[in-house]
Amino acid sequence: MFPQRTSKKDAPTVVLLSTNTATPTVPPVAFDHLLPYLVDYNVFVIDIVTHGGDVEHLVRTLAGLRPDVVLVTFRNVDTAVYGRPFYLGPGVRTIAKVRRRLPHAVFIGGGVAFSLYPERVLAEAGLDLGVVGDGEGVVKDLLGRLFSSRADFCGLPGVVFRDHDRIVKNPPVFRPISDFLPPVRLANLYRWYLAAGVDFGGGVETKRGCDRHCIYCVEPYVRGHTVRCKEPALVVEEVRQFLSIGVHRFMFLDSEFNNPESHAIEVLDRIAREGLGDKIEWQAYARPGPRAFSEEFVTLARRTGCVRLDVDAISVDEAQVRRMAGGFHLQDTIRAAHLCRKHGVPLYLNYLLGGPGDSVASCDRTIEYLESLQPASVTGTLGVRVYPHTPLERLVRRRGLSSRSPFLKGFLRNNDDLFRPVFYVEPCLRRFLKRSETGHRASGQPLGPVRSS
Ligand code: B12
Ligand code: SF4
Repeated sequence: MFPQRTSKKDAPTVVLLSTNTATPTVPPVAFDHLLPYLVDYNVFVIDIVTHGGDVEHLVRTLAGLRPDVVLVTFRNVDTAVYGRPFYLGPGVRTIAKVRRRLPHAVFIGGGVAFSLYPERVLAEAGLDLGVVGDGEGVVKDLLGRLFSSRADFCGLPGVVFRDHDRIVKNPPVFRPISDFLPPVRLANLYRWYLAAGVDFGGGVETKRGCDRHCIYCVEPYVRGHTVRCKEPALVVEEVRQFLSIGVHRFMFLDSEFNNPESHAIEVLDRIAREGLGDKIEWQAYARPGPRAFSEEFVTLARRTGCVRLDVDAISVDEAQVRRMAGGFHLQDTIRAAHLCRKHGVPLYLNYLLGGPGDSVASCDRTIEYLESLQPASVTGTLGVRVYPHTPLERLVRRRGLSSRSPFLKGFLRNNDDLFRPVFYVEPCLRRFLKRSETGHRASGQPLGPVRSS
């Protein structure tokens, strides 16, 4: 079934493929993390955004490269906002089309969206294999086995494969991230994004995973329930790496940069001590909390070039925060807003309305009160996307996942795995749901496939 080569000279060709067209446009950073494990292969990266072609053009380009393996990243399911686009369905159909035209290549899927629906995506996109969770710990072994006589995937963490007529899913293992090889940045890909006007296209992870239990959130499931911090020295190396290719604006890609706050402080302190603070601009997701948003954190953020902190305030109703997320109080949001104003750090407060127990009065109060805190921006959504493997999914299933449910909106027929978007919204708030617009899309001269070395 699988191609086999022996000598390095005759190395197999691996193509990393991203068909992600979601907005705002961002580079496929997943590939930076997989590339260091692919040094034994001829590697090309095709990103549909920079490739500038339609599916036919993509198929022709791919066919020209004669890949042995195509590694496909599935990043987004949808936007998690009611009425906005569903990406995964069309993404899977595109790959299915490409796959049919390249019957001899082995197609392997991965990414957050794949991790949430591995069986479905594997089957509908016609993939041979997939990986749930981190790619670093497994991609080398997986390809190694593929190109050896031992095409046996048992025991490879997170690997999803077919065994006769069933699909087997090995449980993922979340290894310490300081053990992973440093990411490889493809300079010409990043420069393309810079030229196309994509700000904050660079991305540096300082940690992975989340130990919180917000009822709507998939991140503990896809990244692991414990926070795995990266050595600050390694983070600084990655910052330098971006600077060396001309990228000085980036995002810390952590689920919550200040969880734990002590690690964020260590990272920022190191950036400051190494004199990089005035060379970079960064943004991050952060959480409010009694021990998560100190003056030391905010001042260091300011000194090291922070231009945006995104904080989920959820609601100003304490009981609603407890039902949705827990772990912080209104007082913590107020303190975060005060400190950010005091030190000139732009704070973007987000609310999430319509979840279990919410009310019209509480929603009104939330928007009004958060605006009164005068952050840089207040935005949010009404309706909570129900994703698999979340506490909200369990609640919805207990109450009944049915088109007759007064709490649910969206695709409720033939959608038992919640693949297509389903939203929880308290019945008293349903009438406020509406369709909304999407964001900025990058465009520029086509770049074509990028060779990794
Ligand atoms: C930072 C971030 C952003 C930043 C990105 C900044 C940047 N410069 O990249 C911003 C704010 C711009 C953003 C925007 C959006 N985001 Co966002 N984002 C994140 C966040 C926090 C980190 C993503 C990341 O880059 N991680 C690091 C990389 C290395 O991880 P990775 O891509 O998953 O790849 C790893 C593995 O998945 C695996 N892997 C990936 N592909 C493959 C392929 C193969 C073959 C293999 C073997 C392995 C593999 O290996 C990699 C290394 O381990 C995640 C949440 C999270 N903690 O993951 C949400 C998340 C990915 N975003 C999400 C969403 C929805 C969006 C938006 C659609 C929101 C919107 N606008 O409506 C947009 C889409 C943007 C786009 N063009 O894709 C969702 C996606 C799932 C979903 N719900 O659909 C997430 C999971 C958040 C959530 N809780 O739901 N986002
Ligand atoms: S919303 Fe943030 S704090 Fe809550 S579980 Fe998700 S990543 Fe963790």
